[in-house]
Amino acid sequence: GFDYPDRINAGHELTDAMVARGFGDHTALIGNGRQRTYKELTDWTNRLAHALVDDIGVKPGNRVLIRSANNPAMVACWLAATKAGAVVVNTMPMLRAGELSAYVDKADIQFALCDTRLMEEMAACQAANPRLKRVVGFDGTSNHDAELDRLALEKPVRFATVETGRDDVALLGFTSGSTGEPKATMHFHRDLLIIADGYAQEVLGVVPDDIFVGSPPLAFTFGLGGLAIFPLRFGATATLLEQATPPNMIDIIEKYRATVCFTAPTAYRVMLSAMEDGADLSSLRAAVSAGETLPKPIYDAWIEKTGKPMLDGIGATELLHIFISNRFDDHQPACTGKPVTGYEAKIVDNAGHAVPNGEVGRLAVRGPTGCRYLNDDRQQDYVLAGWNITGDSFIRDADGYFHFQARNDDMIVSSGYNIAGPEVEAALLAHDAVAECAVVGAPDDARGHIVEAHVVLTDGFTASDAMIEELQEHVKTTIAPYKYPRRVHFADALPKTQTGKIQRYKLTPSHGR
Ligand code: 3SK
Repeated sequence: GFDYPDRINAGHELTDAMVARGFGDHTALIGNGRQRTYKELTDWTNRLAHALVDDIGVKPGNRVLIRSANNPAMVACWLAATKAGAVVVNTMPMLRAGELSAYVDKADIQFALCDTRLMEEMAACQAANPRLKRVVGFDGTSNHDAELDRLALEKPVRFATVETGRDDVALLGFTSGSTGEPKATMHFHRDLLIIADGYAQEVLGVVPDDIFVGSPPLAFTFGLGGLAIFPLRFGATATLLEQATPPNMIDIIEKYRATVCFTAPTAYRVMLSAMEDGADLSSLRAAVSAGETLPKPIYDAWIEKTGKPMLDGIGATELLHIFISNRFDDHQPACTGKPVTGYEAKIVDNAGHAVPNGEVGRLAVRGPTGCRYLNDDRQQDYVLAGWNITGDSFIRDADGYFHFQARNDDMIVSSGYNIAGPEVEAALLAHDAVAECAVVGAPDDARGHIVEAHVVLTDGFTASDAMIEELQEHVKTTIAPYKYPRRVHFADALPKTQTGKIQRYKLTPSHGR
């Protein structure tokens, strides 16, 4: 198991404790044109924590919202608030006042720390929501000219971290699911360390020389783990990009010789083409793919070009991070791998009973970071007898490997056949003309539903009836012909969540298309 003292503070463990372990002069963060050592980060977070407690009035247990793009100042604010014993709600820059207000209500948020460049929607949220006592600006570019920076500058570099309990809530991870009202998942101080001491250590084997890069927002626990907690827990370096486009990530990889990348399959696809045009990504030793299914063509091409596997894994905000993953020495295409240290997984039917190996069912997971929704009846649906019932259909094979079939919402029943939308997507993506696609079930009088594909074409290919036929033929010859998309629409872009997941439900007719 994971053994931590009764009193532990994750913010302290990732800063002061790292300096005490001898990493003071090692680079912790790179971003917005500056590099900071662990000692500098520690001093910075201690000054900020003082300002939060002495001037702003933050008390242990208060909920503090942070609004920022991925940058060192956001990491510093998150660590400082954590050291002050607050419960942090990290949020993405794209959120509007209404969405922020829903978070403020749900989590009873009293304080917000906001990059001054993003103040407009925050101020509108505050004007509409008296619960939010105080909004304080910080400068995301770290020029120390916003209120919080000025307050922090005058403070001492030592701060007596609040001695939180290991099971005290440190973080509220919001998840909107595919639709509906947001849910907040509570995570303890120990959870923040477990994902590093489990997944990051066992699967990635993080070392101090590692340099991390990636695209998921820090507001999404995938990003917070992959781009802040994992590097900081092991004395490694995190690079943070406010605009994490594939070209920007490639620049960072080339410039700093980054070694670990966290992003989604579509970004890896762009990186593969850039390699063909001469980009040097040879420093990467670990390419983690999660958040979307990893198409076999991308997995195959990555191995062919780099000689290394792409590490596909599945995680959930409810469980904080990745709980099933491939390993460097144990990986297969179209397979998510085996449970990570500390987690168990099984496949169950709708009543929660285990189904035999080889049969499709819902993925159920048990582990130390399991789901606790804040004040939400949906807890009863998600956790049954200690097992977290995810929204995904999987098969477990006889050797204990887990194979993704579909999001439960993405299973299409057509003429009595169960067709997994992602399998059709993988077949389409194997065609050069397809840059991105989403497959949904469209109601049909004769068949119940038919398979409908929404396709974004690769540059240089043109939408036409001939192209539709070509793609349909391609699917028929790649997988069982009955799965082919009877309808194909071309689109310039697919609807996506702020964390980059395709919103297939927006493509279904019931969503008013
Ligand atoms: O894909 C997800 O939803 C996820 C969430 C949290 C951490 C990691 C992942 C992949």
